[in-house]
Parts: sequence; structure tokens; C-alpha cells
Amino acid sequence: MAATTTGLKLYGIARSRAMRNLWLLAELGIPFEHVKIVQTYNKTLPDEVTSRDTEFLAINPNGRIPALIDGDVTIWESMAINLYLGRKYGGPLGPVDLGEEGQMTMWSFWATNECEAYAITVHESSMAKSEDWQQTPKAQAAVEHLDAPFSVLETALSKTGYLVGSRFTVADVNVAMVIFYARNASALFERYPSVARWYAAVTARPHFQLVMKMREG
Ligand SMILES: N[C@@H](CCC(=O)N[C@@H](CS)C(=O)NCC(=O)O)C(=O)O
Repeated sequence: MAATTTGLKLYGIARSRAMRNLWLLAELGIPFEHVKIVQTYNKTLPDEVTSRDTEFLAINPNGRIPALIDGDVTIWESMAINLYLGRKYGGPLGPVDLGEEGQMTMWSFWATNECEAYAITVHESSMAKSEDWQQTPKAQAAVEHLDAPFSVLETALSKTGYLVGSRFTVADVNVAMVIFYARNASALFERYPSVARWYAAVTARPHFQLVMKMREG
């Protein structure tokens, strides 16, 4: 289906789960308005709108970024936003049939259900900037929990290097953006070479690098 963008708006900053959507939107190369809603703890300027302000709660009553408005459709939840964008505007990055759509959904749910909480613990532990963060019981437990999902990912990626349809798709964006939180757990990446190769390849993409700069800037 040929799709045209009608007032596509992405709410949220790169230093949040909105990065997932900013990366995909950049890959898709479609025009959109970026509305920089911030987390309350990231508010630095008086005129910045936060995810808990009334005007944003009208878009996402959960008070969390990201959210997407596409014409008269509002979607929150970062993974759902990317699945929607992939299906509607994705071309080869989106599903070619129902089977692929199911697999992209499967990998996205898998990443949030099986990996995200542990990956975020790794992220927070590594951000503590202590030399021996990998030795803390919390970080070690999180890495241990991630071992089984990394093994699943290893098997899947060792076949074609991608998750769905032997090509880079929205499934790779969604899963890589969760694995991103665990990127400093070097032991996992050393143990699972196909995961390490895939993660290095997808995060070397120019559009990922672009949103990383937005995140850091
Ligand atoms: N499951 C949601 C989580 C969204 C979420 O927790 N967003 C954080 C930023 S990464 C947020 O808005 N935090 C601010 C708050 O909760 O006040 C998604 O993937 O979109």
C-alpha cells in the first residue's frame, strides 16, 4: 500500500525510548515533526514540556515518552510505534506479509518481556561510573538473566545475520534498541559472537549514529 504522511508527529527526546522511533524514522526518511517532550527529571529550561504536563497527558495518559500522532491515529509504546511505522511506511524495513509481521511482533515482545528490565539494570549499573560495576551483585544477576535470551538471539542471528526475512528490518531496530541498554556487558558479547557482529553492524548504520549524536548533544 502506498502511504503518505499526514502530519506525523513524534513526541519525546533522543535520550529516552523515543530514540527507537527516531532511528526508524531516520531509516525510513519520511518527514515528521519532532516535538521534544522531556522527562520531568530531564527538564532544564522553564518552557520545556514534560511527559507529566497536562498537554502531553492528553496524548499519552501514562505520562511517558514516546508517543506518535499520525493524522487521527495516536499511538504510545515505543515498540508499537515502530511496528506501526514499519507496517505503514516501512517498505523493505516493514513486513512483506502476515508471517513477517507476526515475527516482527514476536521479536519486539520478546525484547521487552525477556530482556529489557535486565538490560536496563546493566545500563544503570554501568552509568554509575564505578570501575568494578560489572562485579556488583545487581549487575552480575542481570547479566546472568540475559545469558539465556542472548543464546536465543545468537541462534537466530547465526543463520542470516538478521532477525526476519534475511534483511535489516524494524525487528532489528526494536531488538537492538533493547540490547543497547546491555551494550557494556562485555562478557555477553564475547560469549555470543553473532550477537556481537549484528549489534556492531546495525549500530554502525549512519542513521543510528545520527540519533546517538542527538542523544548525546
Ligand atoms: N514501555 C514504554 C516505556 C516508556 C518510558 O518509560 N519512557 C520513559 C523515558 S525512556 C519516561 O517517559 N519516563 C518519564 C516518566 O515516567 O515520568 C515504551 O516503550 O514506550
